[in-house]
Amino acid sequence: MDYIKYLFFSFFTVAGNSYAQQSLIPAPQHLEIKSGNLNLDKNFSILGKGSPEEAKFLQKNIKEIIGLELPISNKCTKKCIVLELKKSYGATSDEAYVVVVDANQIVITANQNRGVFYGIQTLLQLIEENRSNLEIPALVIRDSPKFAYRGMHLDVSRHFFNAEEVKQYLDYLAAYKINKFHWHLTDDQGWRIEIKSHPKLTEIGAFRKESQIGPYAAMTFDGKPYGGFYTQEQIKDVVAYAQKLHIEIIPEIEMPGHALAALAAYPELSCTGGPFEVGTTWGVMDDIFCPKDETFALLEDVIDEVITLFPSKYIHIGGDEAPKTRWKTCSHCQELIKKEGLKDELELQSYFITRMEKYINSKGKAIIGWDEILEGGLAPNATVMSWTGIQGGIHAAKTGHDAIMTPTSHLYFDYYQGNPQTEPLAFGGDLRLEKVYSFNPIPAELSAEEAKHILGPQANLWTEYITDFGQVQHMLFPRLMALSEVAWGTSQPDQYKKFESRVIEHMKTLDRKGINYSNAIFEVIG
Ligand code: TNX
Repeated sequence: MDYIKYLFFSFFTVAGNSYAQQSLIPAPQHLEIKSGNLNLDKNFSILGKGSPEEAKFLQKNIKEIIGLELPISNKCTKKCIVLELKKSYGATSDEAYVVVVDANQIVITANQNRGVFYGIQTLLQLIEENRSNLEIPALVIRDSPKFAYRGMHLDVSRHFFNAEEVKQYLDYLAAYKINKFHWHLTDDQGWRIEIKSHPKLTEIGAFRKESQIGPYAAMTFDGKPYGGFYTQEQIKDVVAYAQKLHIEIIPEIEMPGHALAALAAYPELSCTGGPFEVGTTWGVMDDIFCPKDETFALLEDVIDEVITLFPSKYIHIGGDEAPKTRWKTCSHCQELIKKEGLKDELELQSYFITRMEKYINSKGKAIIGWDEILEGGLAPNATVMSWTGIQGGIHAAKTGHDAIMTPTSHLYFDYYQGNPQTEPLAFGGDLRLEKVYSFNPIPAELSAEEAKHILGPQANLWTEYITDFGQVQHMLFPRLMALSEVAWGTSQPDQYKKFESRVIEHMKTLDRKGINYSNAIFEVIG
C-alpha cells in the first residue's frame, strides 16, 4: 500500500483502535494490535549495525526501565530487537518509522536514524507500560509526524537552570518526540551564554542583586545575589547531547528589547548611556539596545560566536516587547530615521531587525523573531513566531513567510494548569491540559498552500515564577504530552477523555523516574 493510502487508512484505524490496550503518547498514526505477545527476557540482543548510537540508547533505557542489560550484537542468533535502516523505505518523512512486534522479535525500520530513534521511543513506552509482566502485545505501528517543527522552549534568564538540568529537560522532550528546543538565553534579568569577545556580558550580565524577581505577592527581596551562565564548553556539550536525541537547539539572543543585562555590562549600547543594573523585576523595560554602529558591531560579534556553537539553521533574535520610549528622544535615532527615509520608530525597529537578518543570512543562517517583528515591515526571510495570538502567524503565512504557532492562549506553560489556590504560584492565566490538547496549529482561514508555511507548534516556558527545576517539571508535565500529540498530528480533541487516561498511565512512568508533575487534572471542579 502506498504511503498516502495508508495514511488515509490509518485515520480510520486511529479513530477506532484500541488505546485501552496501549497508552502511547503521541498516539501513532497507525496502530494495529495482533494476537499473541512477545515475552521480553534476557535472551534478547540488540542488532543495530547502521544505528550504533541508537542501539546504545535503547540498551541504556531498557536497563533503566526493567534492569536487563541486553547485549548489542552483530548478528541475530536467538531473539532480537532489530534496528533496520532501509533507505528505500517509502515514507515521505525522515522521521517516519515502523515497529513490528511478533512472538519472537521486534523490528524497527526507518529510512533515517531519527526515524529509528522515534521507533525506539515508542518501543520504550510499550516496555514501560508492560513492565510488570514484560509481555509486549504483537503489533504493527506505522508512524510519522504531521509537523516537521515540534518545539518546546525554556527561559533560563529569569531563573537559571544548569547544563545538567537542561539535559534532563531535553530527555523529556525527546521521550515525547519533540524535535526543537528553543533556548531563551538572554533577557533583562540575565545573560546566560559566554561570549569570549565580550566577557562582561557574563561577568556582569549573568548576575543580579536578588535571587527572586520582584515584586511578587508571595516573594520578597532576599538580598542574595543570583546568577549563572553556560561556558562555551558546556554549550557544546549540551548541543552534542541534543544531537544524540535528534533535537535541534535554536538559541535566542534578544534584541532590541529585553536587553537590560547586556546594557548593564555595556551601557554605551543604550540610548542614554546608563548606568544600569541587571533586572530584578520583570516586565517590559524602556532601556533597550540603541541602533548605533557599536551596538550592531557587538551583536555581530555575539552572532559570530553563537553560530560556531549551534549547528541549527536558525538564530532566534527576539524582537518582542521593545518600547520605543528611548528611541523617540534620542537624537541619533531621529537622525537615522531621516537618513534611512523611515517613517517612525516602528520602521526603525524593522531596520534594526532587517540589518541583523542580512548579517545572519550572510553567514548562511536564518532568523526567527517574535511576532512584533511584523511591525514596521517584516525582514525579507524571517520566520515569525506567533505568540500574541495566531494572527501574526496567519499574516506571515499569507505573505509567504514561515511561521511557528505558540499562542499564549494555548501554549504558555507558565500559566496555571489548575486551581491557583492549590497550584504553585504561576504567572497568571489559565491553561488546562484539555485546552492545550484542543489546539490546532493550522488556522481555518489558510489555504492548503498557505498552510504549508505553518511549520508547527511550540510551547513556551517562561520562568519569572519558576525558581527551581522541580517546578519546571511541574509546569511541563503533563502539558508536554498534549503538545506532543498536537505536534505529531494525532490529537483528537473530541476524544480528550481517552487522551487523559493515557496521560494517567504515563504518570506512573513519571513517578518511577521521580519527575514532579501537576495533579490538576484530578481536581474536582465546582
Ligand atoms: C511575554 S512571549 C514575553 C516574555 C514573558 C512572558 C510571560 C514573549 C515574546 N515575551 O518576556 O516572560 O510574556 O508569559
